[in-house]
Parts: sequence; structure tokens; C-alpha cells
Amino acid sequence: MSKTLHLGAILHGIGSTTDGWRHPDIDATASTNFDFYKTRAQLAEKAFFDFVFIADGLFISEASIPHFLNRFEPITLLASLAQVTENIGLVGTFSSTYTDPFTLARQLMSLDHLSQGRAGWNVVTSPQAGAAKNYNNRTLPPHDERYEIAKEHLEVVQGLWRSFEEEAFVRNKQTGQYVDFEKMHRLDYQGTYFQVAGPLNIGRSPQGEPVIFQAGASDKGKAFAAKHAEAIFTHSGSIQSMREFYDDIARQTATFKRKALVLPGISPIIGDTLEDAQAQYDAVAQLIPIEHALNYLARYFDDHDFHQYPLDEPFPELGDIGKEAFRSTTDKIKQEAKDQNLTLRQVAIEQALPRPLFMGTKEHVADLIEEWFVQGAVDGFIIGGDYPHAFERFITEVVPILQKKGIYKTAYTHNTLRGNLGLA
Ligand code: FMN
Repeated sequence: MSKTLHLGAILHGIGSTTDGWRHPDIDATASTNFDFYKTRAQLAEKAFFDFVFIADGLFISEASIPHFLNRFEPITLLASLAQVTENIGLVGTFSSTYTDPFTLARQLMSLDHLSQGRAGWNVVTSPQAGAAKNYNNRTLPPHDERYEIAKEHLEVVQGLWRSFEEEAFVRNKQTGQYVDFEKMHRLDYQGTYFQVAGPLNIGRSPQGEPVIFQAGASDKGKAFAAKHAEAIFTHSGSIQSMREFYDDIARQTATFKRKALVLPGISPIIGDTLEDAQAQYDAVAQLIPIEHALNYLARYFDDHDFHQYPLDEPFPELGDIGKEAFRSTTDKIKQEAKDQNLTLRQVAIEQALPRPLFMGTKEHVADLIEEWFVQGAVDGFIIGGDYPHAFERFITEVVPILQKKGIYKTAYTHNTLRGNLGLA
């Protein structure tokens, strides 16, 4: 097989659950403990992961999960990780709604140089209205308009990254010529949302420019990804729904004569037996009070108050609530609740701690990964670590099986992120 599975590691401190941090085997300081990030990135690098991935957000409240309340800003964290790793890619999440494109272009290109060509940008459009209040009391632009803004933002950032051609900095000590100004270009971008002159004050990196990731799965989000993204971070559903997603993206990217890698996030649990894996899930699940699960669910619906509804009756009719926030996610939750006739309690628990599909013995998890990959549902996975020891066990137990199966690499083939992902 010529295609190789791609793996990334989502580094999420104490995890993405509401109460997992209380487990005796989780370091409750992990979210702001550089040693945690360093150890995990180095472990992922030993297993030839293509990248580490930092998710981010710009708004918190009393209902936020603990990791969101107290965590590192991605660019500073990734710049630090660049100094303690050599091959692994460094992908950060940055908002196209609330960052300034000139500043972000500069930060990401600096990271790309500091890491010798390993930077990536996960473009998000920021779904939470509260974030607007942290940025000069603005109002959150409507869902679809945020993608129009994202398009311009990305055009500006990529345009600025191309301010200098590859060999622009000649640095000729004999002639005194530092730069060839013929190879420096102004951008002069005049858009609806951004007007930026350029040039950027930093040249091309060893991989040319950072790799573009995207997260956002509504029709608008997928159309944006098909046109601009080189890799897509998405929620994982069933193999069937992932195949549909994959085919949809393949169809849309083909119209632009391009491709994008599809990489869902999963948080596998590896046990000695299926029962052992189940017990690991239960150990975290039993820490979560229903009130916290309701708060978790509420975040997707722009902090809608779910405590007002009876827990054990069918999931409430919510109309358009959630449409302007995490639209693709809220649409999916509403649809599944209806199709499966779920109660509010069931939906909240399933969202706060989804029972992992990839759960069982190392052989079982490796077989599932192979099946999804070979059947064309994914190009790889972004591996989370919400359960104690799960990430370490994935690396030491599952990765060797994937290597034996011949679907995963046994060494880095490149030293840039672009190269390792097989991108142009
Ligand atoms: N938004 C953030 O601000 N930070 C994130 O880390 C983030 N990760 C996301 C991961 C996934 C899998 C998805 C689907 C969305 C994520 N988002 C994140 C939100 C999206 O950028 C987007 O604003 C939101 O999902 C609404 O767009 P959509 O309806 O197209 O999905």
C-alpha cells in the first residue's frame, strides 16, 4: 500500500471532560504544566506522529470545562515545544474572526522558522458570542458571514506569507546586497473586511509556509475547507457517516483540483480485555455529575440553560438555538436525539463523555483503525488523551501493530510538516 496513515496528537492538558481531572492518575496541573506538553509531544515524536495539535477558545464562564479555565495560549506553547522536538509538526488553533491577519501571519511564520518548517494553522471561525465581548465589545458575526470573513482573513495571511520569494534574502557581504527587492512583493489587499498593504517582515520558511488545517463541518464549513484546507479536523461519527463526509470532501475538493486530508479526533481506550477498557471508561464516567454534563452540552448551544428541562423526557425542541454557534455540532445532536428518541440526560451524558468507538484490546483498536483507513473513511486520526494512560498505551501497544500491518511509518520521511503529510 502506498498510502500511509497519518496520526496527530491533541494535547489538551487535563483533558476535554468536565471531571476527568479528579481521577487519581491524572495530573490536575497538566493544562498549565509545560512538562506535560513536552513529555507528550516527545512521546508522539518517538512514534513518528505527524503533528501535535492545540485546540483553543477565546471565552470562558463558570460553566466551562476545567481545561478551558486555565490553559496556555497556543503560539507561545508551540514555540516552546519547537525547542524540545525535532520532527513533529506543531499545529495551533487560531480564530479568523478575532485575530488580526498581519499579526497572525507574522506569528505563524515565525513559528515556522523557529521549528524549521513544522508549523500549521487550524482555522476556526469562533462560535461563541461571549468571545466578541472580549474583543472590544463587538457582536459575533452570523455563522455564514464568519466564513466570508475567514476567506478574506486567510487570503491576507497567505498573501503576506508570499511577500518574499524563496531566494529573496541574498545576504551578499561582498556587494552589500542584503535582499533582492525584485523578489519582495506588496499585497495591497482591499477586501470587505480587511485592507492590508504588506509586505510581511519575514521571508519564506523551510516548508515554504505553514500548513492550513480547518475545523467546522456545516455545509458552509465544508465548502470553505474544500477550497482552502490541506487537512480537516472533524468529529468522529460511525464509519458510515465518516465515509459520507470523506466522499463529500473528496467531491468538493476535486472541483478545485485539490485534496484535503480528513482527520477525525478520537480518544481511544486500550484495555487488557474489553471489560478492562470498559472499566477505564466507567472510572471517568462516574466522576461526572449530570449538572456538569448539562453545562458541557450548553456550550455548543451558546450557553443555553438546559437545567430548565426535565432530564428523563425526550430531548427538548430547540428550534434555531445553536444555529449561530457550533452549527454542524448542534444540528447533529438534535438529529441524533430525534432519530434515537433520546432523553436530555442521555444526550448530555453522551456529549460530555462519548463512549469511544475505539475501545478494547490493542488488536481490536488497531483492526478498527485499519478498517476505517482501508475503507476510505479517513486519512488518519487526531488522538486525544482523555483517559489516564490511554495515550501512552496507544503509542506503545497500538502503533507497533499498525506498523506491522504496513499502514503506518517506522521512521520520519521528511523533516517538515508539509513533507510528512505528503502535501505539495
Ligand atoms: N472553535 C474554536 O474556537 N476552537 C476550537 O478548537 C474548535 N475546534 C473545533 C473542532 C471541531 C471538530 C469542530 C467541528 C469545530 C471546532 N470549532 C472550534 C468551531 C468551528 O470553528 C466553527 O466555528 C463552528 O463549528 C461552527 O461552524 P460549523 O457549523 O461549520 O461547524
